[in-house]
Amino acid sequence: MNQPAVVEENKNNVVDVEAPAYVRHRRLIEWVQRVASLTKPDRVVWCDGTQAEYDRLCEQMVAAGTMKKLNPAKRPNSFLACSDPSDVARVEDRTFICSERREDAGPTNNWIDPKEMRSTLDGLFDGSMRGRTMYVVPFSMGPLGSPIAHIGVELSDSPYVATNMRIMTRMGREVFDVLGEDGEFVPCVHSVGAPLADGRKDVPWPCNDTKYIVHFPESREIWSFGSGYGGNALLGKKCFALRIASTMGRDEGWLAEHMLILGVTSPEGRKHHVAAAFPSACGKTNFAMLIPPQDLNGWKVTTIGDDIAWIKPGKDGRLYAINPEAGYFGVAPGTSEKTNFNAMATLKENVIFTNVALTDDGDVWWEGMTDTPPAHLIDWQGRDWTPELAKETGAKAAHPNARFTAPASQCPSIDPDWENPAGVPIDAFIFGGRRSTTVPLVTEARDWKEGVYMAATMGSETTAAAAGQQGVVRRDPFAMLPFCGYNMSDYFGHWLKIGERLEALDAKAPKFFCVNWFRKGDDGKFVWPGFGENMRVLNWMVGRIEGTASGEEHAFGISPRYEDIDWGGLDFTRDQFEQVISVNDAAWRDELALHDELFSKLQSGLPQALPEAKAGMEKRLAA
Ligand code: SAT
Ligand code: MN
Repeated sequence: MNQPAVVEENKNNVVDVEAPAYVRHRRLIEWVQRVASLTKPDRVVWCDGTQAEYDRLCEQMVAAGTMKKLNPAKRPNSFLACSDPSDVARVEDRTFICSERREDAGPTNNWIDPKEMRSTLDGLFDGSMRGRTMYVVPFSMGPLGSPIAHIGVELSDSPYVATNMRIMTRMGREVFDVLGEDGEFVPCVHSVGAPLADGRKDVPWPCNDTKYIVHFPESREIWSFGSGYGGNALLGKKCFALRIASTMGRDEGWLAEHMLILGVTSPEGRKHHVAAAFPSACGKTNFAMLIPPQDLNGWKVTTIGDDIAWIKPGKDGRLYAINPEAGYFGVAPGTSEKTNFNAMATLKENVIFTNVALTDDGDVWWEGMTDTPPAHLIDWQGRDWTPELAKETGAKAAHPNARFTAPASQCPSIDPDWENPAGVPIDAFIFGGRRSTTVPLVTEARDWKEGVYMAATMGSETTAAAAGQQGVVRRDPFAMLPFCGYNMSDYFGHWLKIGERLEALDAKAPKFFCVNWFRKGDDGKFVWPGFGENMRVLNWMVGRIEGTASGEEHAFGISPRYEDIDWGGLDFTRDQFEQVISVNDAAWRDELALHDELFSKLQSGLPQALPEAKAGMEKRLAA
């Protein structure tokens, strides 16, 4: 048995963090010591990332009532955690970018002076881990030692975080070997903010009403207080891999993006890679694991990542991407064998479910998993649930933002190169939002600049992934609005610069496409069948990449005509196609006015190339 490096019980609030001998990084140990002295946990555990440790932490949470063990015959080695009903999504209004200068955070981020924020945090974190264990969680974002990867260490008082981080990242003592005595790491501190000494109980889900998700871009630090949930607490994900990493990319000439990565192989065996950005809960996981329809013989899609891409220029000048994560933190509701067979197969074992419903035989269920719901469930809030009750009251068995945490290696469509430290070369970027009107099924940008414009002005209807009103269109540039760690205008400039460099090197630049699977008809129903049928769109894109597919130019780029798509086996009429591809001039005039709204908000530092691209579109629209 692996014993944890447990430190003396804390009798007089002096915490001795005593690092294991294999940790040789003095600066890191001193930092752990400082945080422990501030937060005053009862003990410190250095996580080694072993299965034995994971099992022990899970058992411990089951004993404490924080998690339920699912029926091993149905869902081996899997657990259900239900959060506090107030702690179910990212809290964007409590998320802060505390750069030295306000203008470096830009108008789309919450900013507070770093000195003021540090003093607030000092107060909040003082004694916040009392009565608890502080876990030291070393992790690599990306394959250990990959030139595209980076390392972080999260200090957290949540065993839920430690176990989820083991699935979501390469977590464990090997990370210290890569770090050596003085390697760079991103320090991440997390507390649920519910010290046991305050008389709070450790069940079922401690958290604090006051929440702060704070990033210091200059010192590359993350401090998260008061939430135990997903993107607020698993700091390797949005906080590091997007907000902090995007600033690292700005400074070092690479990209950290809210993108899935997939490989697509033609029947002839030619393989391409695309990276696609969609806002949270808009189907990234489904697209990454797409199974092509049988009638499109021989196409294959393989999964490299489902949420985040780190992209660096390679020696040949092309852009290479890795998935910095090692697991999927995917939206459960709507996931079924029909909508995402590969995800369902990934979820067979070794999964932590959060806020889904519990069946009477100790398994899980969520809306959309099966056509017929079970006759009785315990809902995500621990209450009895029946289909009749749901009809009467609309009560959901699973929270709409309920999640699964599952190892990527269990995915049947996993790409053989998904752990290639060199990454995969990117041939196209896809940008998409959830738009019931206006935006066509697919459009190719004519060049890099137009592509950046397309991505910068992307809009999407809001979802349950973030707290707040749902279903309203908001601009979500590059699907990065909640995740860009610096000024959005500078971010656009950074993308333009990357394009200029590719051009200067005469390197093969990825194409840009914009997609929208979500156009609705007059009956309010989605017109495009989506899911596996999205392969038909991907097929057209590959044709464009290879220079074999035709399309038609319009004001905003190039879209396929009906005859440019391979419809083999799908009954989708010209009229239906018209409904998803048409560009309505009046609607687009309104849309362009909304782009102006975004641009006036981002005025300061906005690259001239964007208004120029817009002027070009307006001219074409008028013609
Ligand atoms: O909660 S997460 O930020 O990890 C998921 C999401 O919103 O995309
Ligand atoms: Mn996401």
